[in-house]
Amino acid sequence: MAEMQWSLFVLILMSQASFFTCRHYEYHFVKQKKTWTEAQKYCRDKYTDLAKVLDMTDMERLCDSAQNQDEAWIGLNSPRSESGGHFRVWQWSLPGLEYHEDKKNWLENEPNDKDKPENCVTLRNSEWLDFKCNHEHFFICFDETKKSNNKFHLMKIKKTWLQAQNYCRKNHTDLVSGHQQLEEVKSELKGELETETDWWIGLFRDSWRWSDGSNVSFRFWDPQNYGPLLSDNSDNRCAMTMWQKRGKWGTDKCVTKKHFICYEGEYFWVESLFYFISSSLCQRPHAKLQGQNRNKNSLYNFSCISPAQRHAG
Ligand SMILES: [Ca+2]
Repeated sequence: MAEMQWSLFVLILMSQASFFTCRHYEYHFVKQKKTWTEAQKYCRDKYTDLAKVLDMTDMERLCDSAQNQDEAWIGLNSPRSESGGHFRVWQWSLPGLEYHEDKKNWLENEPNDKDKPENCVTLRNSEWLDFKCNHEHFFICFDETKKSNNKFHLMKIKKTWLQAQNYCRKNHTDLVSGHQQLEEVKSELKGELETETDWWIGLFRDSWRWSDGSNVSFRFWDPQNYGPLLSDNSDNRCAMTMWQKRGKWGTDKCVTKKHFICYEGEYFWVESLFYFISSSLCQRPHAKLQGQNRNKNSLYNFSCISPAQRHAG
């Protein structure tokens, strides 16, 4: 009987599963000043790599790793390719959701990148359009803590994309993100959306990459600085966190010497719960699995916590 219940539990979870994260790592603030590339080498030699940040929870931990500092490199950069071009990738503002290309979602002849670069996306009459990110539009937030009929918030105030993202993260969870949520918005808010209005959604594209090659989509850009989303030709191709901006990210020339943050440990994206359970990830004797069903069909957030953290908790 117990076995049957467990199987049922796994099946229920699998039917909703999409992505999992497994974290077992720490941030280390390094007080020496180095260029971004020197910092990357230092972190790879001494720890695992330059810091990467999965979500707001990580961001808080990262800020705690260095109180009262000025700014520090993190592991995000936008290297020039050999041809000088930049390969931009569509991503969701809410981390952990995969983007699937489907022409049906876009208005005819969009995304056209007309006003180069058009890296942020609006919803208009159920279809998507790319726009320059510093345009001002209404926007749609979602709140993971609310029930389905009160999950989406149509914000009838005009903001730039980063301001809208900042607003949604502060007051709700994030800009509406992921194919599933967009479907829900279309069906639940149909009446209210059927106008010629553009609403920012949590879809953007950029050419920024993490030092360790992972494709984590979380970004925490300072809403006052559109450099990372507007200019492909800037020389500022490395990212830093700025404490005077409450940890928000800015960019600078990679040869500038700054403090930096490394991370040490393991970090996994796991694509199916079956794999997650059957693998030994997070199941070491010293680690305890923490799980959270974040939102139906969006993100399951698991962390491995160390005995020290467990005792502190
Ligand atoms: Ca366009």
